[in-house]
Amino acid sequence: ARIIRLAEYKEPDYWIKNTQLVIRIFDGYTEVSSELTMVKNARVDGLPTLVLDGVEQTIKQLHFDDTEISQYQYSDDKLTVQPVAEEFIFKAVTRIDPENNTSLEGLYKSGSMYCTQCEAEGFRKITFYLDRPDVMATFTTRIEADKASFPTLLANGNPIDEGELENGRHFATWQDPFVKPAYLFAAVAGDLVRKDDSFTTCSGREISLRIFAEPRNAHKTDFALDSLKRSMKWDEKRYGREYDLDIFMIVASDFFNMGAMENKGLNIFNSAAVLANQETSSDDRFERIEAIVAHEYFHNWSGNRVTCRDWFQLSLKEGFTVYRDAHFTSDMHDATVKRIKDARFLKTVQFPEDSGPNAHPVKPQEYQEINNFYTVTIYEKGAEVVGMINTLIGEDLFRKGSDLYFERFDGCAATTDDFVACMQEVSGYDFTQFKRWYTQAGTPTVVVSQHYDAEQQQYQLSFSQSQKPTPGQSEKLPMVIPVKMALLNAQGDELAIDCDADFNQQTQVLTLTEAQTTVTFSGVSEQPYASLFRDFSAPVRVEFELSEAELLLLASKDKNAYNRFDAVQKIYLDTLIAMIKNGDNQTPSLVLDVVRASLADNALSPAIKSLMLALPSYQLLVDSLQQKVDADALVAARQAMKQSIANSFKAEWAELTLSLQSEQAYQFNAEQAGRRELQALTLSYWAETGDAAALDFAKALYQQANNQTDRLNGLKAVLDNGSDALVSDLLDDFYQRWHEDTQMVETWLLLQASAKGVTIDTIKALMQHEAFDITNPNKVRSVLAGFMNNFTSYHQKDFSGYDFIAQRIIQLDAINPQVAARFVTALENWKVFSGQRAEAMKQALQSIADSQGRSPDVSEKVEKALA
Ligand code: HT7
Ligand code: ZN
Repeated sequence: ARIIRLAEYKEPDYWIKNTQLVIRIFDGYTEVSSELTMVKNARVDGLPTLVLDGVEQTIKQLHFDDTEISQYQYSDDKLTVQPVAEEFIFKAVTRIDPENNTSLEGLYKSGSMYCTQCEAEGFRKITFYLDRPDVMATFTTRIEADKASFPTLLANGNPIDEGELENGRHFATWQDPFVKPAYLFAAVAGDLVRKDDSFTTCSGREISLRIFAEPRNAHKTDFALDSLKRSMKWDEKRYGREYDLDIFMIVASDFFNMGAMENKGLNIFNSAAVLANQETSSDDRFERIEAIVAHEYFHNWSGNRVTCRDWFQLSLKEGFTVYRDAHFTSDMHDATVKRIKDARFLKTVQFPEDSGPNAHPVKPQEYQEINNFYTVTIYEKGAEVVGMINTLIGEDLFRKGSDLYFERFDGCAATTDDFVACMQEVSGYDFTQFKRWYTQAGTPTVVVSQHYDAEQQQYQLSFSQSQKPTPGQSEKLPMVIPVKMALLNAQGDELAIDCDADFNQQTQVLTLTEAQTTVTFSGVSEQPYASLFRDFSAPVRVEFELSEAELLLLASKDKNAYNRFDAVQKIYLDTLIAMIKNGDNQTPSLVLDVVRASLADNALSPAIKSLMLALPSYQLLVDSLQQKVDADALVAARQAMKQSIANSFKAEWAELTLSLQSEQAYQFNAEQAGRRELQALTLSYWAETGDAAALDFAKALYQQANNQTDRLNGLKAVLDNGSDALVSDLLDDFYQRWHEDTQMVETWLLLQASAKGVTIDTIKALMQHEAFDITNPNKVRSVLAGFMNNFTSYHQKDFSGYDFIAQRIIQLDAINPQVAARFVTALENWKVFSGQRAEAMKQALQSIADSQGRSPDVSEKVEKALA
């Protein structure tokens, strides 16, 4: 397989200054005419051959200026031609086949509309191009199509012309004055309804905002429009970023490989990531939509105005933009809840990636298929790295650094080094060692030990950091690790800190740079309680042996709400791990004490309470075990603990569930969402006790709900604990009522695939259902990702889940390699499991490796997993 290496980066031989496109859509084929104004790269000698990217192009005509090109070579997705001058217009007329493009990259048909997806390398499926992010051009795009079927014709930039053509056809022309790489190109043709709004920018410019959706979804666009306006305002206030074009558009598409795409001025969204209303969208869906709308909008600066030089720099735009959207969500809602959820996600999904066969640095050194690198490491760990820069230099200097970065690289393609250099320039902080966070894969482990000397009134903390080897990187060097911390007394009050280390009094951050660091704190008059890594100040694993008394104090009195949550979770986790190791599934009193204390604490918000009372997921447990996992023992231990917590507080669960019922009119906000989240949790414990009243309550919640959150909370409790008859009654009812709503059908599929005890036969039946469509990634994800995340069913005792998934990956690979490759993740960490289970997972991977006609996407992931 071809390996692309960062070390081999070289500027292109030619630049493209301007791109003129005409896309003529006909039934059965599309013709694309392009005119690329090109100039030789002044740093290159001679007149090199021009090598353009192009996939599945049927060539009709090629010209240099007005001269037809008769000599060319088109093979292996490259077109090679010989220019005769340093400046020229390369012209191509080609045909493509969007109707049969199931990869959903390039131009494809999504239901009745045509749309594009060009990141990372989809533009080459539209026309011949230098399809790399450092080649930036202005674009003019004309789209022609049948007017009755496709009244809406959109592309990037501002509309400059439109008109009628012969045979009932029409055209629209759009011009984008900002230079951009091809991955930000977009075009849409469809029969869409439009919802309009406007936004006045900080300098007083009025921007026209438009959301386009298919007519049946017209009632679901308001929330995204409001989210967009909030995002625009926030980016002005927090980052000084004003929107630039006169118009900003969002289009909802039912067939989409990911969440959304930040094409300049014309974001295209997965319908599930933009369409919402209270009847069909739950609180977490509203939160996700708001965050994705913000994320794509923020890319207008972090990604579009300043783009990436090459794909190794992907985290430059993605890590920074995730960091920005997380901050936005914190500002809009509850900062602690957001931090808890983000840290929990990182530990559950990114830590396993970092310790598995696909571990890669935030700035990878090489790849085979770039689509495989849209990972939690690039996105979420990348965001943590940006967050640590903020922690180290402080918010004000961080903002100065970001202003400098946007100003200096506006209209350019930049690198992560450029970004860090701006931060260094404004702060004077030396980031040389810190940059290992970009180049070293894997999660550091920090082992902490403590010693108190009452006589000297001295307290010592010793930190020792280490990192396991990752594929291709055996040597690991010490990292810069910011430890936000406090020392607490027995009342949970914070002590003044006087120590001999690099401790910033203002930010309360201790910075570790060595493999071993011992910090001595003076004037400590009683044995303190150390609250370390507050707010998850670094993406590291922490090993710190604490006594029960210490854990209980942190779990009940730490003023840092994130750390309080973390201490509670540590108690559950450590106990579960001990139960698994000892084969003893009795829940110790410590756990019940913590649950009792959290339940009784009226100062805790419902949202935080629900996070504290939820047991760690199976996935998090697998990662935390750090030894070969006996999945059956793990399931038994967690189920026993859940049962024991449920039964020990049966009356409390019932009472709380009832008291959390509210007559308030539904609104999506942090306060109401927290209440509903806590009710879902208390109801699930109550239902777990087998109390018939709990199921009656759940059924009524489902039936009487006027919003999707309550409806799903009721239904999930029934699905997990109700009789087969009740379950099928409610599922039938759901489908009957909502089968015409795509998002509801996706939810209906997901609910069943994630339900307790689901069997492969049920999954197969779902895949045969009229609502299922294997060419639609959302439907596939609902059923297959739903099943793979359903730990007890996927890892069932007879191991049949693995082969089933392997066969589905092979089936899907022929349709949509990008989506198929993502499912390999569910098999790749086979080495963490013990005995025959690991063998069965490996065999499933091997059967994919042995299959015919695999895509490069799936091959790369499977080969790495088997290496
Ligand atoms: N920048 C985008 C990443 C992306 C993508 C989106 C949709 C379909 C395929 C895609 N490939 C890569 C989305 C984002 O991070 O904002
Ligand atoms: Zn992004």
